Amino acid sequence: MKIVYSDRHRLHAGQREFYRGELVPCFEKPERADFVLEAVKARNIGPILEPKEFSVSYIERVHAARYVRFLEKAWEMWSALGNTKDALPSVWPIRTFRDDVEPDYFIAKLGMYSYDNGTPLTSGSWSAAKLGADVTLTAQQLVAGGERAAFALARPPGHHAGPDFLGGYCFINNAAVAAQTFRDQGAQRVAVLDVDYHHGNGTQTIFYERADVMFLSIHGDPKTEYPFYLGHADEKGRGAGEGYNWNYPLPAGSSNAAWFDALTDATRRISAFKPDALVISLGVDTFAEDPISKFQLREPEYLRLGAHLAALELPTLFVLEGGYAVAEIGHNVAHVLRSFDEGAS
Ligand code: 6XA
Ligand code: ZN
Repeated sequence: MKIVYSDRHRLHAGQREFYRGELVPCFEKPERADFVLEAVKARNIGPILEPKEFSVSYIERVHAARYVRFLEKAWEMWSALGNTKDALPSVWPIRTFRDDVEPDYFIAKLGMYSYDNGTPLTSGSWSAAKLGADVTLTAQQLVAGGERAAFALARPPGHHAGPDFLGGYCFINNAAVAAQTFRDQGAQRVAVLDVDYHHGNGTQTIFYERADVMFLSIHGDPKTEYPFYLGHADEKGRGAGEGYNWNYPLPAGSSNAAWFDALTDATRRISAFKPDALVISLGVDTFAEDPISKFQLREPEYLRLGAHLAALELPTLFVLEGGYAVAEIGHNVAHVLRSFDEGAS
């Protein structure tokens, strides 16, 4: 399958994030994409294409315009205060606080548009995030144009970014932008399946009240796993969206058998939904050796995942999300894509 990639993802390179009480080097780093690129090249998965540039209006179909304006200007505002280090929020308007009055103080603004302090905003974050959306949209256009599948080798990831918030290393929700674009270009129904270790809270929130985009996520149980406050099995959608959101929280340490039971149920629901396109939020932090996650997938499971997805026989867009055991991340992604291609008709 065709792969879309740009080396300008490295414009976003956070220095440090909070982890267990201290600032540590960021897990989400440019080398991740380098390893994936190397592995898909080594296995000849497909030609590597440069992204086209898309209007920011595609992004604003799923993100609030005021959030996008904030992202565009954030570094300028931060550096105008004399700051040179990455910006991290430290205060948030939870519950009884007001979020309708945007503060002028930069860190308070950043708190309004975020939900964690583990997502450093750097001088290149907006450029890289916009480029990640361009990479994803370029791959989406290939699939909309008749390709059986395409892979958006995008960075930074996207599935935690919601309508007006960043978090979990994510700024723009690439999978959601792509799903919405499929809809805007004529697809009646789109399914987004998130197989990252972490619940795709941003994607769920974006489509929670809609019946035209089904969201399904298999992830570590939020009672103990990030993002903690969303991703439970009883979140099934609201209003018109009721019955179009399916979460499969699994306890940390779950067996591969349990993971594939969840996948089988999710893909059964996808088939019954009869979508015109499928978007896969492809995180490989489900890997047994991942430093921040606790599932047990390895090569045979990634091969099985690719074959299972191919059997759905749907136009499929893969979008890169998490995965941190950097040396192996590329192999894991390549195994999924290779076995998808072999199983695809
Ligand atoms: C907390 C851990 C964020 C997990 C991000 C991730 N800083 N999401 O992999 O899929
Ligand atoms: Zn993840």
